[in-house]
Amino acid sequence: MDLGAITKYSALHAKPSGLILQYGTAGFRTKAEHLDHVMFRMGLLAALRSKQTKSTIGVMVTASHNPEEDNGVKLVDPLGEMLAPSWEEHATCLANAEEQDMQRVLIDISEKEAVNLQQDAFVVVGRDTRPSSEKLSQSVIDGVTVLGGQFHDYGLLTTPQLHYMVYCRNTGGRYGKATLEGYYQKLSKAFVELIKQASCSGDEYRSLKVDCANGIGALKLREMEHYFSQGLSVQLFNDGSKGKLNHLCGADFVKSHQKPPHGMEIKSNERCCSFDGDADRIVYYYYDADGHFHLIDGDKIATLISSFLKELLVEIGESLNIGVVQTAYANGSSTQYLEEVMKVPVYCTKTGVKHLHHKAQEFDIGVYFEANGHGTALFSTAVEMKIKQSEQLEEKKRKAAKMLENIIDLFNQAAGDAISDMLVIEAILALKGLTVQQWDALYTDLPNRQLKVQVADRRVISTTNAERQAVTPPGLQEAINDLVKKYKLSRAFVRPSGTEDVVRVYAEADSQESADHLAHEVSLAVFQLAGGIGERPQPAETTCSINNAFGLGTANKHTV
Ligand code: NG1
Ligand code: ZN
Repeated sequence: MDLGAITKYSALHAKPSGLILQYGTAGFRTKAEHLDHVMFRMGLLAALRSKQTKSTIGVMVTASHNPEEDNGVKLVDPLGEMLAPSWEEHATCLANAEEQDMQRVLIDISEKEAVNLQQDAFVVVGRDTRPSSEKLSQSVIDGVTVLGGQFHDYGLLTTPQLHYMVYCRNTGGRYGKATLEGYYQKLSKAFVELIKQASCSGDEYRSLKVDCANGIGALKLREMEHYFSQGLSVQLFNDGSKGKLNHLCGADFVKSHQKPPHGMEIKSNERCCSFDGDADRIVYYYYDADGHFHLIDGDKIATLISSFLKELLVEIGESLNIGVVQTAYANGSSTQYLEEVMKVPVYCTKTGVKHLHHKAQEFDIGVYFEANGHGTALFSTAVEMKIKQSEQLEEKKRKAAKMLENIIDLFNQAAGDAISDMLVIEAILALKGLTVQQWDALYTDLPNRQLKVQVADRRVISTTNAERQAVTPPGLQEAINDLVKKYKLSRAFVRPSGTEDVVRVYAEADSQESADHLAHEVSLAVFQLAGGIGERPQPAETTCSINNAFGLGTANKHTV
């Protein structure tokens, strides 16, 4: 380690003194102008992690669904997974070290993790379309280089594409080719093969409207669409040619406002979907003939996918197990439907896909989705073995095994991926001959509301039981319990956000009015007991414009 060079270059990426950042749910995220030093240091850390694991490590520059002015960075571990927890701690230490302590922190990490500094390092870098991303990714590269590491800069990529590249490079090409062409071909081939097996094609001609959040998803879907056009035609909206990233559009906007994005014309019964700013989330929606807006979120996506996969497993007559992993934000109706109607075991983990991913690995087929539309399905080697043996099976079973094989290829197994999920969903709808309305009718969502509360220090709230209960501050959980008792089919919980300086409140109940009231009352309890700052939370009806300014939804009964 050339400490002199590190010090010299670090001074060119100086840390604003006093700035403290946390490696949160999805890496570091804040205003782009505060991130230069973090990027340089994450370049250093990625090189160390690469030396330690003797593998390629990924660094993605994006702030996903957050506003265009923000940016962020996250590291991708060798199998395309999120960074290991002990390294998240190193990341936080390194990002927050004052200039004069940098060398010591780097040496500490190398010693604790027994990094052989003579080992080669290789880091791949990707970035989203934010104006700040190019310069920031250059700072990452500076960090990698100063530690003697090699790099490949993929330039503009969706987050899941970067995960895919890392996975391909570390599995000797067995998973796929580590190029965009390789990604497009692998997914499209699987999709086209699958869709060919649809006897009834559902809609006679398959077309889908896609809101790309004015982000990277638009560029990449446009590059990809001709690869799969024989199976699906996509019409792109919010493609970045005029609007602002994530502004009044994208999966996060649609999910949290329970409204369609701006900039998209929707006729009744047209199937539409939205990606988020880095294309790792997807939600579907449509207007019915009466002009009511229907949101199909991650929970209903998980339901569609797991029920199809379960049918395939039954078909090949195998005792392989399947499980669904959700978070506390999953709609109560989805959990009930999965457990009671579909008879699929459901597990709840903390928020953040790394937790869901980890749990899903315990099953032969693990389907995981956050309600916001971030998720995928994972398949064990036992499933792959079964498919290999299917040659000897009878015709019908062989067909199911073939479908399963294509589905495995179609899912980006390295990460939740809006493009890959979209193709899986479109294929399943075609194979099952389902319309978007029939899919939506699987179960009815319980009315729900999500709110944010500003507090002086959100860390005063700690939780247990997969974030469904508050342990501190004292009295808060008791207050929530009392409020929940006042409503039917009700549930509520609070947790500190890992990506924003707010406390999140979630409530659901038998009517929208009740869910709104409950969410508001719980917000007041948080405000009072957890050190609220600024204006007291107002009831939903009177705070429509204020809520919207904060990016919160109020309307559920939107009509065209
Ligand atoms: P936080 O801010 O910790 O709630 C949000 C999402 C997560 C996850 C991360 C990363 C909700 C309620 N929370 O985390 O699910 O997607 O961002 O992007 O949707
Ligand atoms: Zn995202």
